[in-house]
Amino acid sequence: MSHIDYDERIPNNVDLGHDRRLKRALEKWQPAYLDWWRSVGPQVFMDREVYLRTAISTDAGGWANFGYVKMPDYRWGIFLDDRDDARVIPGGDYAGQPVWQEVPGEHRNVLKRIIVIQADTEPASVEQQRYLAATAPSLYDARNLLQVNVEEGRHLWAMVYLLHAYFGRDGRDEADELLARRAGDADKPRILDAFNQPCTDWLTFHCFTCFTDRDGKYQLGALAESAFDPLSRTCRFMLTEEAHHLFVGESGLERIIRRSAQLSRTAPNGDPRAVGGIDLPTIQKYINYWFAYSLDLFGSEVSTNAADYFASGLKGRWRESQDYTDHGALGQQRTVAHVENGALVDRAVPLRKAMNESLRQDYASDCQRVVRRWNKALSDEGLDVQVSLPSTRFFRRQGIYADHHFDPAGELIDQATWDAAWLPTDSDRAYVQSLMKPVLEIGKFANYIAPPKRGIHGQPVDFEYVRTDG
Ligand code: BYC
Ligand code: FE
Ligand code: FE
Repeated sequence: MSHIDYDERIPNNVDLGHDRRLKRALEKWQPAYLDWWRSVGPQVFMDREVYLRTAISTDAGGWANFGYVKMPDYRWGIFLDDRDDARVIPGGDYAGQPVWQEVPGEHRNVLKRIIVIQADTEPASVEQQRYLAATAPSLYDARNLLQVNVEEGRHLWAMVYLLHAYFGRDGRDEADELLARRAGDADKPRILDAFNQPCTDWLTFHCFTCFTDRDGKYQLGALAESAFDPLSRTCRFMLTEEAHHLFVGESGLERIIRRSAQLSRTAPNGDPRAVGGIDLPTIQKYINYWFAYSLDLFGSEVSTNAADYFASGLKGRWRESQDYTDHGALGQQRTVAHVENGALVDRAVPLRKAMNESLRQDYASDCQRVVRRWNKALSDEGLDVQVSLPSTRFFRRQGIYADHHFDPAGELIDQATWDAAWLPTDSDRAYVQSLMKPVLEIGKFANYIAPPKRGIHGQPVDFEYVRTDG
């Protein structure tokens, strides 16, 4: 089952050859996907050979094959984790019952909505990043960007397969719409806010892959605990790909931070900007911005949608099957700070209604772990300054804090106290953008980012990750 059939036009491990209607429908969608990829996918190195990994099986540890591929020839396909016939519904009202192989009628629309929202983020991120390779700080970084892009394209395939296979005509229509919306478009934007924000510099790219792809990790984790087994299985395989995206963001920011520290020691006045680097206060503002936008992706702190998703088994908690024993989550509460009469007041909320907040806090702890590693890099470089995460109330545009102002420490403040310089200013953005000059000689890196400690898949750092001879 885990073997992937590459003889098919659409590589897959779901026995697509035995379902002719489904196969035909997906083969009709395929050229539309490729048109989309050419028109709003990576607009740089479109026909260059890139050192990419491709899935060859879904077995743990041995799934990836590395080699030079031209991006339009990348074999996007449909790969699900193996089916476990003993699997039971992890959480909610039906916990312990057998998982669903088909979609129950009463959950059809909600499940479709969740899959469409998940799907929409994947092409959106590719659109946001489509010009970045033109300013890559190295061939190594360009390769990582393009690896992330082809895999986000595959994640779209993963969700489109579910829409086509389980949601009939409606699902096919949704699959078409996924190629029609555009990140940042005024008339047909992508669904979630973070996916309409520009991503035109590499500090933003690394914040995005660190913080926004990490929302992907947690949402996919919650969907891996779904009662709908095909969704769970597809999310489990997506999570193995996601790990590389998070590595790109976490290590990319660490390299920018490390370089900032090194330059602050050699620069006149200790300001990295004087020697073409990025100063820590600017990096901190980008962290503030992308952490807050990514927190919004978890939905409201108090959500009946979230309670319903959990109750009906459509989503579970992070590691629901492994880390919990009481899978009903009934009769329990979670404390959530609310703004009442100009002050923050703790209120108990039924746990099921606070599921978005639970997942957000698991996510925030994971981000804290990452920040500790960056601060370790700063102290290794001999600096005693640190970067930090703002409060989860800071600069929110979704949820119960969206109508109020908070400082980075999470204190409720009035509008007059709000300081726009907690976020990147126009002049910060212009400065960062001014550094975005491509460095495409083998083994060379832009001045604002340290080289990585090692290369990809055992290759040296000065490997030709993108073939430079066309
Ligand atoms: N922007 O009860 P509420 C990834 C809407 S990332 C705009 O607060 P709920 C990736 C919400 O849709 C993972 N709108 O929230 C990363 C609802 O609208 P309707 C993506 C927002 O429903 C990088 C209304 O506000 N996967 O994979 O409990 C690169 C009130 O909703 C936002 C998923 O998100 C926002 N930020 O939870 C590539 C998983 N937040 O229905 C890929 C599927 C909320 O009233 N999605 N709204 O019109 C879900 O599970 C849920 O829809 C959400 C929201 C967690 C997003
Ligand atoms: Fe993805
Ligand atoms: Fe990702």
